[in-house]
Amino acid sequence: MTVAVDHPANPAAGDEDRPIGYGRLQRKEDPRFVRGKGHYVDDIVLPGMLHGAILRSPVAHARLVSIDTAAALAHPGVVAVITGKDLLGLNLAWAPTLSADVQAVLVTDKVRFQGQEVAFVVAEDRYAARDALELIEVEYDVLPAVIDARQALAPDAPVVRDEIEGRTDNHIFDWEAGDAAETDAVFASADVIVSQEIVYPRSHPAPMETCGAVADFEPIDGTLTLYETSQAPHAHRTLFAIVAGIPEHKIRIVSPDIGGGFGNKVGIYPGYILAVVGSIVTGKPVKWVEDRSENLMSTSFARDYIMQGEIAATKEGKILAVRTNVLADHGAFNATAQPTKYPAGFFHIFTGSYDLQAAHCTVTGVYTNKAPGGVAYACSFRVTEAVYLVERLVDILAHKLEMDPAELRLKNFIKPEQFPYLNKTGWEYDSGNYERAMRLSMEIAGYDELRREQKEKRERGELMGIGISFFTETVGAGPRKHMDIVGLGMADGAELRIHPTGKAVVRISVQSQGQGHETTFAQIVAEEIGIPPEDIEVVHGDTDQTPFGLGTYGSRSTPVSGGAVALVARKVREKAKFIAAAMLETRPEDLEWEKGRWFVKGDPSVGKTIAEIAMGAHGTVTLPEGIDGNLDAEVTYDPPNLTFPFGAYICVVDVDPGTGHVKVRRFIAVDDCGTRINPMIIEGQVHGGLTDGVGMALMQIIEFDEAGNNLGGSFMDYLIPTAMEVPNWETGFTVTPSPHHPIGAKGIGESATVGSPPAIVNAIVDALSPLGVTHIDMPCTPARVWEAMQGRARPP
Ligand code: MCN
Ligand code: CUM
Repeated sequence: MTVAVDHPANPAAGDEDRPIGYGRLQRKEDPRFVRGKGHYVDDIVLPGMLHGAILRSPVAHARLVSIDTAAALAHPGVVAVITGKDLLGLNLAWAPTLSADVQAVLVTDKVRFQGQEVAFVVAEDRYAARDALELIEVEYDVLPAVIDARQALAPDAPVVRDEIEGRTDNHIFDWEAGDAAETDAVFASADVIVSQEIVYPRSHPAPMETCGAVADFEPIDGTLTLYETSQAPHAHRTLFAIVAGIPEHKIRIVSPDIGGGFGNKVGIYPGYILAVVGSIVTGKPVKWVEDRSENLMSTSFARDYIMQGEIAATKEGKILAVRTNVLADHGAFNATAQPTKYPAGFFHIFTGSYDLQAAHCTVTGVYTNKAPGGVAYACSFRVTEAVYLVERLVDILAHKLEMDPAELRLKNFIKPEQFPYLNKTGWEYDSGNYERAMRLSMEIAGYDELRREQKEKRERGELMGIGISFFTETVGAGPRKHMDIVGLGMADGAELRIHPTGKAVVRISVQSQGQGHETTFAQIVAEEIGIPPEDIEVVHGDTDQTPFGLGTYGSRSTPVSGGAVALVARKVREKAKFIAAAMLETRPEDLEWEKGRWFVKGDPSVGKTIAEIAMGAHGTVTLPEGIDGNLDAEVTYDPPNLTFPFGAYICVVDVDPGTGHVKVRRFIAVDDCGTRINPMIIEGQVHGGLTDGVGMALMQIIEFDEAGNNLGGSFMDYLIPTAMEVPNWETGFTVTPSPHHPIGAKGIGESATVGSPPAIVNAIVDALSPLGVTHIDMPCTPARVWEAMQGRARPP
């Protein structure tokens, strides 16, 4: 069993844990989850509902010669078989992606990755639908596949997207940030330069619940109700209106309970569209839920970045500049979910937590015969790759300079007085105190003692490693003037209603997949208007019930939607003042606020609670001009900047010299996400993310053979970390509020997934450094570690 140890804040440093609105409140959603009473897409059963199943391509690259569906159609229980040809007739064969590309809903011309959607069967039950898939005869003319991104731009590489007019190669985009000339100049005069190719392999978010949908098209009035596993129901509704040509006000999207998203449920998959088409064609509701292999083989992957990194420094260890060229494998369709201006997401925060003179990156995106996607798995829009790159480079530099990696970092951190800090690629870091977090994690770890222990063990030939990672994230996209997805500005709405008896409903535009929004968003309202969280219902996940907003990903819910909720509560509080004044027959400016109540200045016994004011608002008192007879408000919050959470992680590993097996013995994580709403939920987010990190660093990769066969398409091959592989997490925190966020909070949902892999890999390399190992690519499986120990790098 895993027991978490949580260290208190560092009072000496002036830190105080002041969680807002009831702090460690137990999660309001858990009574239904722990009783098995959650309501997921697959729990939805509608009268007359049919079941869909997708035929997927067994090969990665092939011309589609013919499809014969006659036998499948004749199978008992089968109602319809839909092919790409049928979709061409409906103008639905191709759908726009979130990155201004198009993606095939069903294959019409050729298959571009293994597992791609070829045909859709709709039947009376799941079994008939699945059985009928086997009866569809497809003839493929198999083509050579391009699998390795390094081969994608070779002149003789097979062209994945030859359906696009005039396209003769696999190049998608070139993008750069920072100043190339300035960076080159700094490199030219630096004492020390280290270079390393660093690969962040393709991985997968693999949520417990796979993706699915239930589509219910009502032909009489032309309305579509779509239950789907979506992290962004409002954005999906707009896209469905555009793709399917159904007026937006006739579409209702419901995302009920979601069994984990981790980025996997940001995009719109062909299965969702096929469920809708199936419902339109048959006139019945259609359910489609994918199985595990379908999820692993065809939905949004993560990472797949090949990074050439370089870092320049003085011989005393002052880091001067970082530069990198990245090759980004986007698979067969560019379906990555990034803000429009940023095809490589927020990767250009690869300058990390250091005060540099210059930085430059280029990113080239390419098509390959692999599944599309590219945002998912707690990535903070590619901050994962950025942090991994810079934290590996800093460690390699420390090794070269024979400096302690903690000391090197401490020497180069951006200092507290430098915030707000404008980095060399254009980000304005809002607030931070890096040294304090680093020192706290070293204190919890007993860093000096660990180094002593390591020294002793090395003398005995034992392989113990200590790895550090310090990360800065940028989370909470917008502001909308800089950030949009398919033209939709990244802002979020909130509506708050206080019913006459003083009970409240807050409606939000983001969508929980397990992060506990029903609890924490109630806590924000509770803090701002002073009614208890149990009296506040949080409504989300239904476009008919909630205001427009861009949804949950990039840890943006607290930074954006949380800001909206704080502001809408303040708006209600302000309105309550006017109503209270009318009730008390006094002037609003004579009232003072204490949590939950307006009272007369100088006479605290005369006042009205929020509940009394709510009743008053709906009662008979004459309200002032311009004040409606309710205690409701709504806002749309467009954040002025992103928030920049950070953390200092230390990992201790023991490597078995005989087998290469890595044991993560200890892991210390100090996180700073500004004002903390619910410390228990934060710890849960951190524990989960650290576990993800162990998975990625040691176990997980979606690999392909040369023909494009996916070798990670089941949980036999794609390993999920369990309590067996992880240590007792030791967490701590500091609190550096965001100066621009209404309650000072920064996001936390992806921090640990972003920050932990480099700490683990740095620890492994540290353990192996007496053997001359300076780098090893993830996942550090026993085989790879053993090969590295033999001085045999794994062939790329
Ligand atoms: N929180 C808090 N105080 C803060 C910051 C956050 O109490 N200063 C709380 C929030 O109120 C929220 C939770 O922590 O209840 C996470 O908040 P936030 O950092 O805003 O992240 P989001 O809610 O936007 O969640 C998205 C993030 C992402 S992008 C991925 S990927 C991921 C993650 O959350 N997917 C998850 N954590 C997950 N956790 C679960 N259980 N399931 C997923 O799919
Ligand atoms: Cu990038 S995974 Mo989260 O942003 O849903």
